[in-house]
Amino acid sequence: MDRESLEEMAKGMENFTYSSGLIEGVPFPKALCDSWDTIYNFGAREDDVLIATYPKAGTTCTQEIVDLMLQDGDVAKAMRAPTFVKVPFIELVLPKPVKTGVEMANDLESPRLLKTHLPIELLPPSFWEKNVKVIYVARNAKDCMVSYFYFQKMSKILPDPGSWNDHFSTFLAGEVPWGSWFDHVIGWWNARDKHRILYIFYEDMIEDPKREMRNMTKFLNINLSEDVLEKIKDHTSFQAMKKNPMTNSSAIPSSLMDRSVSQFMRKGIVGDWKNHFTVAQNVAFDEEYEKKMKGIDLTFRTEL
Ligand code: PPS
Repeated sequence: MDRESLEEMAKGMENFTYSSGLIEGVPFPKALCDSWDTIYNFGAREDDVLIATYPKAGTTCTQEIVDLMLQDGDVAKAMRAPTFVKVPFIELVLPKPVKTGVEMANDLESPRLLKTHLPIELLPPSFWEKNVKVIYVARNAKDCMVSYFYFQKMSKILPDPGSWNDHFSTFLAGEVPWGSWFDHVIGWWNARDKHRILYIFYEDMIEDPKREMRNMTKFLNINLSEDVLEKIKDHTSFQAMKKNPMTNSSAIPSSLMDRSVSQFMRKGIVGDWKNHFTVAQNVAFDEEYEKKMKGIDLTFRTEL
């Protein structure tokens, strides 16, 4: 995906209006639904590594961390292309002439690092057939909800979330693109012992990035010295990624992502939900959370 094709596409988007479709009851952009057969039949390779997340859970920093691990911590190599180019988002479908995520992934040499937001039941089966290693990153729902609100507001290819109150209800009902946060985190959690899945938490990465990086290197069977891990930690800190043109989305035309509305690298903290949830919303959220997570041995931290 090069800047020229993004700009050409952006020009043709003046009259773009978002429309939604459903795959197995999960809402997605209509363009994705129209290409679903191709996406579902994606051909994974044995040495692929997949980063799977619910939207806004810390995908981009994990993409950058794992890419650097695969490059032995070589920052110059990590700067070879914007994150969304070097780590294709497999279900991405944008208007032409931008390549689809499947096309971008097919163009890459192995070993490939890939990204998905798909709920586990919709993951292309070739990932399981090839026994691909998956790093799943989960983030607490309250902060995901806030982050998604600002992202939908700045992104021209996602629906306008309306007011914060509108978004609160839509998110809680699982009616945002890519569906219910609850179904997503639970589905992947329940599968973690059946496949090669490392399930990690955004909050843990914020608390102690090197501890989580060590977990990742162990899972990926990569040996990196403490010095290299330190370098990766520095390069993937929120402040460093916010400044880095390869990671901060500045390569995407502002007509597609309006950075005057919100930054892609917005706050990068745990607990920003406290600045958005009313007391009543917090009570309503906690009640729903209790119901949906009942009997699931999965816990999230909403503050550190
Ligand atoms: S996406 O569009 O779904 O791929 O977005 P994703 O990358 O998953 O999530 C974006 C949120 O992650 C924050 N972010 C970071 N936090 C900590 N450290 C680093 N390096 C980092 N990079 C991105 C980003 O700011 C978004 O969270 P919010 O809460 O909106 O700030």
